[in-house]
Amino acid sequence: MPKPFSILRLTAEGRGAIGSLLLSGEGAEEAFCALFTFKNGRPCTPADLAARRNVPIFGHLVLSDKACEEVLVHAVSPEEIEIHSHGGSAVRRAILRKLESLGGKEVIEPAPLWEDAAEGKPDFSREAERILPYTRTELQARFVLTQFVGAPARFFEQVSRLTPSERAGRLRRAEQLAKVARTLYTPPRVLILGPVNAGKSSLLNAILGFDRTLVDSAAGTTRDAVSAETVIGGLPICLSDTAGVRRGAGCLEQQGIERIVPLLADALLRLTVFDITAPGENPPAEFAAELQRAAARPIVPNKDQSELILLNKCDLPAGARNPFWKNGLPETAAVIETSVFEPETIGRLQKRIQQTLFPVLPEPGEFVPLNAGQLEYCRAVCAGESR
Ligand SMILES: Nc1nc2c(ncn2[C@@H]2O[C@H](COP(=O)(O)OP(=O)(O)O)[C@@H](O)[C@H]2O)c(=O)[nH]1
Ligand SMILES: [Mg+2]
Repeated sequence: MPKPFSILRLTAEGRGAIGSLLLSGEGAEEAFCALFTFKNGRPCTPADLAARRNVPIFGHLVLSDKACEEVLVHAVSPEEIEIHSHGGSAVRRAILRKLESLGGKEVIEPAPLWEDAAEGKPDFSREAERILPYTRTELQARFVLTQFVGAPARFFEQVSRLTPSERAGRLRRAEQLAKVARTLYTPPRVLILGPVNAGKSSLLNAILGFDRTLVDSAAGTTRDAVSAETVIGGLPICLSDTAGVRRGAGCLEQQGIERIVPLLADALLRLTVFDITAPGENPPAEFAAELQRAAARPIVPNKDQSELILLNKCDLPAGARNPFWKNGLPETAAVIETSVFEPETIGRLQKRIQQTLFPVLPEPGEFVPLNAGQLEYCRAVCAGESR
């Protein structure tokens, strides 16, 4: 039975000349030694790696009887090995499949670093050092940097002097802040959907056009969803517009809809956009039915997903509004009126997105648990277990 280890892509899939993977965890070294041969064809042992810590090692990964791939390797520790190969997608897939057959599992977050693994005590500064180059906004860089200057020690020292109920409060805040830290590994997806012509694409552009500090847009074919990264409240998010969905003769276009289903499963926030003047007896129910009918499989939204209903084109004359919106929605629905021609409404929308995704933001100097291991440690300490 191979020992488990995680595989993290350090470089994005695509056109890069080099593709880097990080293997981490208990089984990383054993799996790597089973695959790797030195330039002269000699197999590799853990002792070989120990003798070459942090010096580049050149050789081959033997993927099958017929295929091998040239790689440059850094064996950082027995539980952390970086592999740099050619960057093409076929090569990456072949290496990933081979590593998976040896017990590897692809992850989006690296395995936590421990100061004392037996006690489950995280190594806060080494973690911060590792993640710092991946921060993309000033806020992310600031809360990662606090780990170098004693924020974890201060937090745990303060917690030790609190009453149990105060500790529970601190833990709740740490749990909220851990959501902020998740943006280091994957920006939360905000999905824009709704009937055609409601103004979805215009809203995407309007949101990107404000508060833009980092935008990376990638459009696929015209039928694809268009995704763009931007920053809200100092944190990266991924906005996806379901551009290709069109209503044909009474039913939404199949191809576009099929692309929405996996995005719905993944998104943390759904912005459902309606034209406030469009006719209809009950536009949300009509849209939901249309979506469900056209989707080839059941639509299962992410269980942590929130929804915000956008009544767009609120700049149009009041008399043109569909009367349904006056009291047709359930009282609990989160609703906001928007117009791409009224910047203050877009500012309000951004604020709502921020409050929904990140109800709590770190104060300057405040400790933020950077990964699941650190949050687990907070839970144990706040529960009063001696550490
Ligand atoms: N008056 C008004 N028109 C808008 C607004 N947002 C979008 N539109 C117009 O509505 C039409 C459809 O917009 P588009 O963004 O392509 O809609 P989509 O099909 O939902 O992506 C375009 O003519 C836009 O200019 C708005 O806030 N107010
Ligand atoms: Mg559109």
